[in-house]
Amino acid sequence: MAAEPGILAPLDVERIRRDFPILSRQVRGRPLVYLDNGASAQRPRAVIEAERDYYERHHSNVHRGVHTLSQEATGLFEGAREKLRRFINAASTKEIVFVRGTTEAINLVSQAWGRPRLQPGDEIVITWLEHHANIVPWQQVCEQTGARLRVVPIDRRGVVDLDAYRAMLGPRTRMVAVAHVSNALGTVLPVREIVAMARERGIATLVDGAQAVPHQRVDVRDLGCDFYAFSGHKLFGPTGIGVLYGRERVLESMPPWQGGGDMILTVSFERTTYNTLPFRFEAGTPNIAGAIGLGVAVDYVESVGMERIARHEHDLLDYATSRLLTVPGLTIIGTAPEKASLVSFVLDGVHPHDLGTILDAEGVAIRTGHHCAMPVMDFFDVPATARASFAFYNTHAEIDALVRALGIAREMLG
Ligand code: 7TS
Repeated sequence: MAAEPGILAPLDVERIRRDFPILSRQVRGRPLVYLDNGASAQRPRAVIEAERDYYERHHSNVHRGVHTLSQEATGLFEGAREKLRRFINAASTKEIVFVRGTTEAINLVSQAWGRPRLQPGDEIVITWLEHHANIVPWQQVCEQTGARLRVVPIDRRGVVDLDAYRAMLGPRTRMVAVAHVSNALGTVLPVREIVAMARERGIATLVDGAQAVPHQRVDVRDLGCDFYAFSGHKLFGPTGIGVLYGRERVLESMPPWQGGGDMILTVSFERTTYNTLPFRFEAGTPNIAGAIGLGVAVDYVESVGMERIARHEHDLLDYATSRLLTVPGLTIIGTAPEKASLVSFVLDGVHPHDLGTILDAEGVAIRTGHHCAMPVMDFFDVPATARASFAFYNTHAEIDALVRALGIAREMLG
């Protein structure tokens, strides 16, 4: 990911690491080297304490009671929504829908936006490098409506073919849904350009930002997309909470997705009227503590500084790439010029799963498998890859530990 030039002071990583209690634990008698941030990142103490404080002092249901606790809970929950609005520069808190995570956000859009309006023969455009969460919900709505999924190809580096994309946009294209950053390859997609080409033709756009928001500043108004989805747990916040940003005008045009409490204004057996945005899309009691924790996570990364985070991670990516290339028999899968801070690789003669087990014995946590992106594995003709994904609390020493552990694995299995 492009680092900001300029006079930013480097991160004091050792100080930052002390904010994350789990980073000082041992795994199998060795210091934990946590390089699986793409799957889920760790939480700073401030997030853990915010959830605890909420339960110890303020918990009640939101938007319901006039009693003090309910008002406090509502204030904290809605305060978190405002923090998330500011974090991605949405125009209004009406555009911030709390969901369980990226997966739920995309399902919401495919069902509440797509299902009522897609017609047989309409087209939804995605790319070859999408996570299953940005494939399967579209396949489901295609089955329900007779719409068709079109897939933009990638090249051997893992770069999306923009000419093919442009050629695919036509009178039947209704939605373009693309990852901001590929979780399997690390490719950063030119989403601003991709969105602009769709918007020129009046096509709706969704950006899956699950792997982008932890690593760079995101401004949804600058991107110009209609929807932007991300998960709290990859952004140093709690699990089970995430955000769907939707442009107000577009959300207004959508029927509710789920029915129940909090999403209504009035209910009688004859007729129900729906609540205003964003509550219309938040049926039932939400993950209140999760939203509050996510708000604190956003405060935390902003206090560190997204530009400084991007620069440190860029440095980690460069270092990891050059060190990994010194390992005999190692091939990096995903060599796009614009990459976020993760590296997927395979090692000759060693199955990634075996590699993961040996690395774990050395205290090194990486993800091995298909990364919920099976079409990417098919494209590169590998069953799985090993993936090291970095956060701003990772260090060069941890990358050295990874490379050392890979040497051990090669001796044992290679
Ligand atoms: N989109 C992308 C690009 C992702 O990387 C993930 C999760 C999701 C969507 C789904 O997010 P969720 O929070 O709703 O589950 N990616 C990964 C991963 O790379 N390893 O584990 C989960």
